[in-house]
Amino acid sequence: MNKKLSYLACLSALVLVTGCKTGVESPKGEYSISLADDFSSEVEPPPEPPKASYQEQNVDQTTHNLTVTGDAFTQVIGSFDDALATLEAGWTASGAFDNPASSDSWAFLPDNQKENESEPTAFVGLHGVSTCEINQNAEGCDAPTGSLLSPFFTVNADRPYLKLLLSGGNAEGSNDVGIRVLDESGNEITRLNPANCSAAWNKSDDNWQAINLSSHIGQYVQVEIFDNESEGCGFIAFDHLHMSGFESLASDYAEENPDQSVLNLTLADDSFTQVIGSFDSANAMLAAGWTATGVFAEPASDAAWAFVSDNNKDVDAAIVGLHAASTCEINENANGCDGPTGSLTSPFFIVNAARPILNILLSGGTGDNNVGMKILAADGSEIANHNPGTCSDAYIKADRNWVSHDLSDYIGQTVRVQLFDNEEAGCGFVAFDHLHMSSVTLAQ
Ligand SMILES: [Ca+2]
Ligand SMILES: [Ca+2]
Ligand SMILES: [Ca+2]
Ligand SMILES: [Ca+2]
Repeated sequence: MNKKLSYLACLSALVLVTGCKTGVESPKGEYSISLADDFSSEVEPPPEPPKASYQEQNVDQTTHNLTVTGDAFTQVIGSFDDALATLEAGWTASGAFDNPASSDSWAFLPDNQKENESEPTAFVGLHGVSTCEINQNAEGCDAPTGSLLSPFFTVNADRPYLKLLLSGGNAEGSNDVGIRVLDESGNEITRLNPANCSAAWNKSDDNWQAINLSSHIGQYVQVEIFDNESEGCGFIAFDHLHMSGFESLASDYAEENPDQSVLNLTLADDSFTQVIGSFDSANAMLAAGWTATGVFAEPASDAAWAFVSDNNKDVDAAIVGLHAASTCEINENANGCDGPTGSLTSPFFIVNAARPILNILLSGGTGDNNVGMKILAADGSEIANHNPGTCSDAYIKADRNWVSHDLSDYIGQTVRVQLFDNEEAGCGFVAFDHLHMSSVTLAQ
């Protein structure tokens, strides 16, 4: 007997066997079915608890009256394009969401009005959801109640923001409808109540919401979307639940007012127009959106990443602004030259047609892939990886340390840069300064 028929057998046994429904509908997928002997041979064995991070596959990427970020289809948790497939893939439903009659039972009817100029609907893929219109509005707008619970998924450091389109609920923002994020033990991490009753469906980019889960990176979480209100404003509309590196749609980072002093280097006229990393103040860069791991994290001072040779710069060091960085001298050389490891990742920035060349001062390493710089696309894929292989330059010394990468193929797109040191042995250091976009190639 196949799975669906087994399930139907279980449902038909509901009147005879108590415990069947609560077992099947256990929100964590932990089946505890207790059946009479006649049925026991017809039930599938219980599924394993989640071991892998859930994400939806082959999501329809069409957008309607919306824009999305570059990684909007990298880790989709809920497209809600097919109610039957969503439940089959591991989401669990209660109330109005349960037992959908068709793949579009959750969809809001204005899907069919997406060209309507007075009431445009905004959704991704085939459908969005609204409990105001669920099951073809069979119960009216407010009456339907119920919930949808996702499978567990991992919060990835590259995509710490849970994003979705969300509207509905009453104007006071009560907890009648909304979304909750739960940890692996079922504890609520956070919740969001949309509180905009006037929007019975999503209408524009204004309905994008972001929940910051950066304090749960590497952990399993799940989300529950709920409508517990059967009266006024008791509806919720949502679509395209996904994880993203972008908190908002507009993301074009540049450092403000970088120090323009220059020592032993040649720069271009536009070398201070779009500075992504001055590395002049560790604390200011982390506050502005750079993320750090290992020795770069929790800097003791603004100069914690700088090489000690700052104090020796009359000799042969080259610096833009106040400091350059080197893992050989980081944290005042507390762990020696090679021992420190860690990474620094920039915020997203847009490749501008006027400045398609990425320039950075970069030295260190043996040329293997243990230290260097990666340029990453919005979806997390790697555009380039530079490994300088200048072991003798433990700090930036001259124009020979310029590295340039032409991003003309990515104009208008968002990218970010990661500097990394994964090497604790010989030549295991990387030095860098003044990451910026320019019209000019500075590499020699
Ligand atoms: Ca959708
Ligand atoms: Ca309702
Ligand atoms: Ca600098
Ligand atoms: Ca190292």
